[in-house]
Amino acid sequence: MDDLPAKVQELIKELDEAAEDEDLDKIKELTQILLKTGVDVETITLEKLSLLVMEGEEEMSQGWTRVAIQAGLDPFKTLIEGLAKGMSLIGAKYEKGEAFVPQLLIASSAMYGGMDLLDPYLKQEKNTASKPLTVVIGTVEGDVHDIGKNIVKTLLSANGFNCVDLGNDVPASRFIEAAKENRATVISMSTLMTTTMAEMPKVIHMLEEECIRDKLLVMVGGAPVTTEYASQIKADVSPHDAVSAASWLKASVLNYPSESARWG
Ligand code: B12
Repeated sequence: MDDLPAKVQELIKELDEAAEDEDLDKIKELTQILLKTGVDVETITLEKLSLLVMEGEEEMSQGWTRVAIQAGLDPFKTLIEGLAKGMSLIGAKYEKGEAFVPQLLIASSAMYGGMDLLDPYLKQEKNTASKPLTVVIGTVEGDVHDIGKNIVKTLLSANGFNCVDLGNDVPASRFIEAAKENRATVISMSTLMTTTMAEMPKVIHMLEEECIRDKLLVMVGGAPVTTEYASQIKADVSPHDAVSAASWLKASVLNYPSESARWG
């Protein structure tokens, strides 16, 4: 950002101040001025958002999310390439020993702060079925990491799926109960730890034992989960991120038997 014209840098500084003061009118006015300068507002805003999440600046990240909304940026791109990217940046620092747990937590608050504002802009797209199909979603037992799971949920909800969110640290039996109760079309499991990956095949075995494996799709994901692992445990798929999860699911349900054909 250092190579931007002085006038633009000044505007960015003013937007930082307006964001910190939560001055919505000022944010609106300054965003319009920024757009008129002809600079690449999308790149500036996404970069700002990822840095602000990384630094755990919640008010600022909300303020710049408002800039993104005002500037008409794609809300999905704002979520993934702005807010969520900030979590990856702080995650990389944590892995190098340059950041610690409290910083991870304030970064996640900054990400959620922005994500809440984006929520209404993540448009509902209709499925082929008139009634929304249900996804039972959760992080497996023993694992409390839920940021990625929540992003997957946001994108699936935005694409018209009804998500039953079981939260984190979810016992295998709870996935089964919820799938039956809700006549689910998909179970979506997340884990970020190698130590808890074995919970995923446990759920699949239980589905087989209950003779309901063929009634639904099983999607698994999270950093340590590979496509090879997914096929080894007989899951249907492991898309590598939330965006591909949503597109895979939308395509897969097109020719999938209806809920009543599967659940009676
Ligand atoms: C943030 C974080 C935390 C936060 C979690 C906050 C929260 N509410 O989630 C806190 C501080 C609580 C935490 C705790 C711990 N953590 Co931690 N944590 C991380 C960190 C830095 C970032 C994770 C994250 O949120 N990334 C950002 C999101 C957006 O990315 P994501 O989760 O990968 O999700 C994307 C994809 O994976 C995918 N995805 C995710 N789920 C799914 C599901 C489906 C179906 C699909 C299709 C896709 C998908 O889509 C998402 C977006 O596109 C990672 C390191 C890292 N670089 O990943 C360590 C990491 C996961 N943690 C780790 C560990 C060890 C722990 C602790 C045990 C630490 C401790 N000693 O106490 C505890 C866990 C306690 C427990 N029982 O669970 C290890 C795991 C090591 C391993 N391989 O097993 C990691 C890898 C760090 C490390 N290198 O040591 N952690």
